[in-house]
Amino acid sequence: MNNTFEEILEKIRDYDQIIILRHQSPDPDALGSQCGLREILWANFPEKKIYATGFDEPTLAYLTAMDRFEGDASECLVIVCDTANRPRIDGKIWQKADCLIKIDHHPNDDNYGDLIYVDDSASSVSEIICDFALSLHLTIPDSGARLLYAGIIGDTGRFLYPNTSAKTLYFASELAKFDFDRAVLGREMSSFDMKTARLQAYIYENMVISANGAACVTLTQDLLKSMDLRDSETSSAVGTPGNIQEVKAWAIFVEQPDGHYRVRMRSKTIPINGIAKRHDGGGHLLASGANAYSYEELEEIWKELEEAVSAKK
Ligand SMILES: [Mn+2]
Repeated sequence: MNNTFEEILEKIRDYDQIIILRHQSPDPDALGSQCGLREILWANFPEKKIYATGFDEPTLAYLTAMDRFEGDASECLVIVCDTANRPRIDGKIWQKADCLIKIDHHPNDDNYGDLIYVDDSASSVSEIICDFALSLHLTIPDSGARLLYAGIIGDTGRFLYPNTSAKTLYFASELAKFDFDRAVLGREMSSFDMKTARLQAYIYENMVISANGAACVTLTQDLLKSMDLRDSETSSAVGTPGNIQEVKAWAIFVEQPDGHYRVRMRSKTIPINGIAKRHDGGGHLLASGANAYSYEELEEIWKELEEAVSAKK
């Protein structure tokens, strides 16, 4: 059962120090919801100390920057955005929090937090934060609107994915009333550098597509080194196989320095999060992540993906 926005705002009022967190390897929705909420709270509660902490992801530095918190969290309220389960939270500071709030749009598999607001029909947590601020008549600064808009276009693939609802478009249009440059933001989010272009070319050239429309490609450490890419930089090419008509669901196996494979899975309509859950992962119905600890497990995941696609035929 969800708490209400009013109950969450009551808790925010109760605390002088608030720390906002999100998941590791942040994407625009993680940063957009986390820092969008921070900007909103800064604007409405200037007397409070409010921090957004976590790894400063260099590929998303155009969006915002993290704060440093060096104090004792035992008197703090900690709000975690966009993070389905506790091991995925960036940072350990939540463990010491006096009060913990979870705000998310992934399936609620790990029901953590003293207060919880989970809506898995929301396109993004940025959409939820926008709803929260508008329905409670909180001031949204332009910088906050920009971050929430970035989160929404990030998680919906610029309103392309089926998670885009009438509500999503409504909130996007509300955010569009604020003063920030949507064209520049859209270009920052959708353009990529030559390294990424070469990675996409590699994926198109080397991916395997089964007769039923399952696709996969493996990116080895040797390849990543030769292309001068870090694992986080491969995320920008995760949608690439989906541009092909014949492809229904796909997996990108990214070899890690320790030899195991991080698996990025996506699908157009067929749920694939069950496969991810069986292989040390999880996520959304159509966008999940998993891990393969041997070549055999990698082959198993590929087989399960092919089966999922065939079953739907
Ligand atoms: Mn999200």
